[in-house]
Amino acid sequence: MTRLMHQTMRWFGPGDPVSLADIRQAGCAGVVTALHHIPVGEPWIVDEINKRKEMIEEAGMTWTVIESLPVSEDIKKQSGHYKKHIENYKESLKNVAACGLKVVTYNFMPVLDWMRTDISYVMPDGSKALYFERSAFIAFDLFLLKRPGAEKDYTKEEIKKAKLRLSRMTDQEEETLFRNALLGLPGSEEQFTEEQILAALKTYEGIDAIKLKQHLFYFLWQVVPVAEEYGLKLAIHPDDPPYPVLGLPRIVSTEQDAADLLNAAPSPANGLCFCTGSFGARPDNDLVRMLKRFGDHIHFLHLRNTKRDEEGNFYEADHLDGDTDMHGIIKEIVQIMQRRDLSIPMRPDHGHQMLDDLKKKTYPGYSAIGRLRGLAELRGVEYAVSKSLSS
Ligand code: DNO
Repeated sequence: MTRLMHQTMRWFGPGDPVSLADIRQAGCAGVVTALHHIPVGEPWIVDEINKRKEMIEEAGMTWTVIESLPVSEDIKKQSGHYKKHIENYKESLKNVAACGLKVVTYNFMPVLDWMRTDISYVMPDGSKALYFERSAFIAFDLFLLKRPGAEKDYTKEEIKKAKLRLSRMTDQEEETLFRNALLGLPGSEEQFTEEQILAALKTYEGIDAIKLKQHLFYFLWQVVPVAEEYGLKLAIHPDDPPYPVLGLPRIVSTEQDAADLLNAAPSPANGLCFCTGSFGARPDNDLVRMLKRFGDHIHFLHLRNTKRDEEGNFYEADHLDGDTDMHGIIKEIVQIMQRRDLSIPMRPDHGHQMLDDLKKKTYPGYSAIGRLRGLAELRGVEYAVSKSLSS
């Protein structure tokens, strides 16, 4: 039997301006969501999980992947209530499995999740994309946030460029940059203040990449056996962007990082959310090679493309455009699925704000039409690839 990817879209819950009906009409069989209202660290209870599940099933789809069951800052730092939070995490795993869910996404990025400097970067055709501009980011770090010690993370040349970049910004642009840089809290409109972020960064003093990896492995030793026992698949999301930011270590950025975390707790339950946009923002990540190497541990796919330049900037390109060879990636995925004899859940990650999207306020990267365009194109490539491989 030919296996095709299980097509899904992310839904941020009842408050999401993109409805379940919109997602179904995009051709999705599944939905990816989370109980964003439950505070990080608290357990997810069966009633709440079932309520959300029923909502999705009434709309004619399945709740295919949890994104995310968040890992608390205490767990990442092994401070405060981390032992309790790990017990709660296990409890949540048991409960989601009891409700019939199968795949759980999470990440181990300290303090912030994804990070961009511009969430309305205008493309030549008038659609809007997410953009990471290195000079603007450095200007934010050094001159707006004024992070103590930040200068030692950059070269003289970079600091000079950032100064120049700042001198050309209006007050309004500075404010927007500040807001964008601290937006990385998916499913929440909440935003860090300057004091909060500086205080949060300070709590990571003394935690370098080696230590953070130890904390991740400890977490895996605790939760992977539970996930395995209940037939769940854990899928860690890579760092976005895939390198240290604001002096914080990032430890799921490269092929070696992925190998390390899979080797630390060998189990079919320990796996990856293979995000081509995050891993793809680094030129030294060979995504097709990584797929070949980690194929058996890929439990969820985020398909997205980025266009990089030599300065370290990147924008989110159309799904079939950019530096990532999406055709090569899908070809590899189709072969993995035939070999494993299963369908891997996939979502088109992000999309441009385009057409009617431009008149609406949606979560950055998550407008309906831009994602629909991405999904339709990816679906077409997969269809063609799987036909030609089976003929
Ligand atoms: C961004 C997303 C991430 C992802 C988390 C998973 O658009 O892909 O925010 O959901 O990192 O824990």
